[in-house]
Amino acid sequence: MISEHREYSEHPQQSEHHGHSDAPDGETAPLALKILVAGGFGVGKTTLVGAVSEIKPLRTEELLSEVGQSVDDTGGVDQKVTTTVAMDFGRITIRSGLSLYLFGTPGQDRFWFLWDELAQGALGAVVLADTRRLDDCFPAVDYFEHRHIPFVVAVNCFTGARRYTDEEVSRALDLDPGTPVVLCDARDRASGKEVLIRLVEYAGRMHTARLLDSVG
Ligand SMILES: Nc1nc2c(ncn2[C@@H]2O[C@H](COP(=O)(O)OP(=O)(O)OP(=O)(O)O)[C@@H](O)[C@H]2O)c(=O)[nH]1
Ligand SMILES: [Mg+2]
Repeated sequence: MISEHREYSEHPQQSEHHGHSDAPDGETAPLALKILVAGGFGVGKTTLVGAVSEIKPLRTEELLSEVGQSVDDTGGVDQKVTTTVAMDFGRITIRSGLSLYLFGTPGQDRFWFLWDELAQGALGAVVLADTRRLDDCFPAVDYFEHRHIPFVVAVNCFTGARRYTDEEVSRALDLDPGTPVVLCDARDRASGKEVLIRLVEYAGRMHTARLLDSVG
């Protein structure tokens, strides 16, 4: 028994080529983390998941109907013709052995009932923000703060929108000190990946700090 353990721990790098996660002790199993991509209506959640995903993203888009105009606030996103009605799903490999499963939330208030289901087991979240409609991301910020789910705010820099510094955004949203604010372009893969790396690093630090708190 002991010799088996020793054999695995002497070759930890082998595990990176295995496709399963039930590795014996001492072997580093591939890690798949669940991340939410949230934020207000039309802020670019579906765009971000689609831009970074290495698999064909699952989308649940429906046409914005005339009937829905009374409840769907399309101010500031006039070009928008569809909206997410359940979720987006995509996957990205950050580095060998570390993948992220991305769940994009629906942006409209009438789909709030889906959030608890989507948030279960999430390591962290990206709250996308549009500086022309910053208020729209308050509910998402509140949601993750109350549940102690680590999140970063990613400002999707739409063409023509006034640029703000990350400190200005942080103050306007009254974020807890240390909550990262990143400027991004949701249409750009490298930019989206950068946001996700910031989130994984931040969530890792938060989870470690909590673990140390709970034992110390
Ligand atoms: N110019 C510009 N347009 C963008 C950007 N990101 C998204 N868009 C456009 O803005 C619209 C909204 O994008 P979506 O990705 O559908 O937004 P969403 O947050 O998923 O919307 P809901 O699911 O309806 O809440 C789309 O028409 C995109 O093409 C951006 O960074 N710059
Ligand atoms: Mg969407």
